[in-house]
Amino acid sequence: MTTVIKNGTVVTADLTYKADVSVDGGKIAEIGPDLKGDKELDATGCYVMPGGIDPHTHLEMPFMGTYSSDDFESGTRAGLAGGTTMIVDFALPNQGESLLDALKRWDNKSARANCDYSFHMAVTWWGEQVFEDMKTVVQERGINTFKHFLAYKGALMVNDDELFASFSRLAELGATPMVHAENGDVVAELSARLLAEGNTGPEAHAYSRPSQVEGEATNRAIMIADMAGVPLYVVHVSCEEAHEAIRRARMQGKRVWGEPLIQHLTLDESEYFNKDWDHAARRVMSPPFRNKKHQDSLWAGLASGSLSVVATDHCAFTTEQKRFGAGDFTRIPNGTGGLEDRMPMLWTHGVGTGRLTMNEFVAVTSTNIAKILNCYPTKGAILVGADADIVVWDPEKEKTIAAGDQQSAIDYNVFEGHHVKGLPRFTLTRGYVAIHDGEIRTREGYGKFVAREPNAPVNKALSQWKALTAPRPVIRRGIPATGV
Ligand code: DUC
Ligand code: ZN
Ligand code: ZN
Ligand code: ZN
Repeated sequence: MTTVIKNGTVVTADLTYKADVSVDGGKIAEIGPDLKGDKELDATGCYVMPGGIDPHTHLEMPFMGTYSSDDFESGTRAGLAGGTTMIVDFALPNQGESLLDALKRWDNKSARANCDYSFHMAVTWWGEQVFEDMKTVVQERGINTFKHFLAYKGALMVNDDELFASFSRLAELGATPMVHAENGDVVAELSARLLAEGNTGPEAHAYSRPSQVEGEATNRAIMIADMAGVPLYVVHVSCEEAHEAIRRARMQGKRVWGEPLIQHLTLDESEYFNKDWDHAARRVMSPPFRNKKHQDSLWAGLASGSLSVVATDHCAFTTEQKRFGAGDFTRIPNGTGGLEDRMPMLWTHGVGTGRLTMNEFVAVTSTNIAKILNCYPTKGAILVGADADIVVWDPEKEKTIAAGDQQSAIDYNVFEGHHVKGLPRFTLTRGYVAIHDGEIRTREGYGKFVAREPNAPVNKALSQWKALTAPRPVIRRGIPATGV
């Protein structure tokens, strides 16, 4: 069975040209003029692009005393509706838990995915077991990216000695560390002070995480990665200070990548001053939304190439879950949705305004991350032999974003009321047409795990499971028995 996408314009990270694209057995079979097939999809007036890859999601994640509300079924359905054909979720071990046991839980959850997916492994604690497990995770499970939290003190945060030990081990294995870069000690101190002064509302969340905490932690992680001899991927870059550190590192020849989120690019800190508590709390995420100066910096980074990838950090909580934090902003579950809206919002506010070219749009939504993750050109490409993860993009299709129309399982949308122009006409996941002219035809469980090879090891000498200094007692407070 051959499906041909007819009369469209192929747009990749580096080329724009008229061609038909035929798909067979889940792969791209042919690209050229006047192709014939058993079935045709009309792409007249549309751009035929690599499906989006969102490398930053938290589906059904245990967090802050609850679970994020989109699971692998609703989350990937939302992604496909918006043109995203692959996600990468973070497998999160509990304190003291083996990485492999955590992966088993993620294997179970992800069995319901509607599109292909991969995992990053989170390093939430450090010890000999983690050191040993890392090798199995990289060499047998096909996971080459490991996330470290420099925030969430008392729960997910790792200290600098642990960070250096982990980065050194990853250097040896040819894996890439990622960081959530906020100074968790400072955030904890500022949060306690704000609460003591009676600042309990969602706006205090933003005050507790100023851009300096992100700039400091980003710089620190870059320097530690440099000393360990590893590249570094910085997730959810939200401010100029963090961007500046990344820009400088890249100019010095360091392999450092920065990932802004669609939320930080398009929503600002004024959301936290909305008089409606629910409105503000629904937008509480870490890092928080920033002002226009920071937004302009992020857009400039995407255009100039100092920032590489646009993601969502999709971590959706219902209004009811957000209300856990009524009276104490530190208990508002951190996270916002975005999987369905990332591509249309970035197209509208990027390509639609001239801030990004179409090719840059493809690069930052798909191709760049496929290369960083080591799954290019199976993913992120319109090439013969690549997986047929394709979005047929209609630049004239418009809608106003509304929670009532979304695929996500939550009861609101942080982009509510935003008008977007540029939406998928068809979304193909490994050849299967999951979104057909607005109709949702997703298949639960269709998605497959994407294994990713490590890169060549870069540094062996510094690897060790112990921290360089004598082990200190690690204070872990307030951690539920399961989850974090
Ligand atoms: N930030 C969030 O807002 N939610 C999930 C985890 C994170 O780092
Ligand atoms: Zn994070
Ligand atoms: Zn995250
Ligand atoms: Zn808008």
